[in-house]
Amino acid sequence: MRYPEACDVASANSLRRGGKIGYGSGMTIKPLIILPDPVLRQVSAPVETIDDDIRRLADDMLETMYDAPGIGLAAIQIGVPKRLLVLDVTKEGEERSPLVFINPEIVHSSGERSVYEEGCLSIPDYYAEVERPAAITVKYLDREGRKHAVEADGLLATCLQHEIDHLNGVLFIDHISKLKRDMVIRKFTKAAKVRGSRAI
Ligand code: GNR
Ligand code: NI
Repeated sequence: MRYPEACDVASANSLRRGGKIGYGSGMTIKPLIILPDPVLRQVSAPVETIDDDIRRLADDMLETMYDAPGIGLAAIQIGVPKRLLVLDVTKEGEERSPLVFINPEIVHSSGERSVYEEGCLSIPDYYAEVERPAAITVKYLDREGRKHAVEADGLLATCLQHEIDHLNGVLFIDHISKLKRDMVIRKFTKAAKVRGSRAI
């Protein structure tokens, strides 16, 4: 389930995907990698140095996520195999709360499970229920390189697990039945062939 937002400068700009947002903001909406692109199966490498390039990447990811709109995005979804993810699970109408997680690690998962209907910007318009640990503790670095640990439950816990899966080349469809997964992959493989055979 995605939380659509009010139309803002970024979403009005979705036709300009790949271009700069507004004048001088310096943020860029990047094209999303879509299933069955094998890039999505890469295991991302740890971020070695948190510098301005990484902070710019995080800003571009946030801009791309808000434009989509989505509540999370992993760097691999814009083709960058680094262990970096962004999130904002606030609801439409609430003040934005952009979060950046660098080299996140799940250090504890609850025995209790919860089920959410998940979607993925790399698998557009497909939704399915996924069961995951209801609460987790995640260690990570922020955009300044400071160490943090966060205890998450609810949608934040689900979204963090969905994004950390991306860093390991895992998609939410890997957590559903093989029958459903094969159907989705077949559908997206056909759609990719149609896209590929069309002159642009
Ligand atoms: O926008 C998104 N919504 C969502 C809903 C339920 C569980 C996970 C997510 S993440 C998804 C954006 C995305 O694809 N992130 O990788
Ligand atoms: Ni996703």
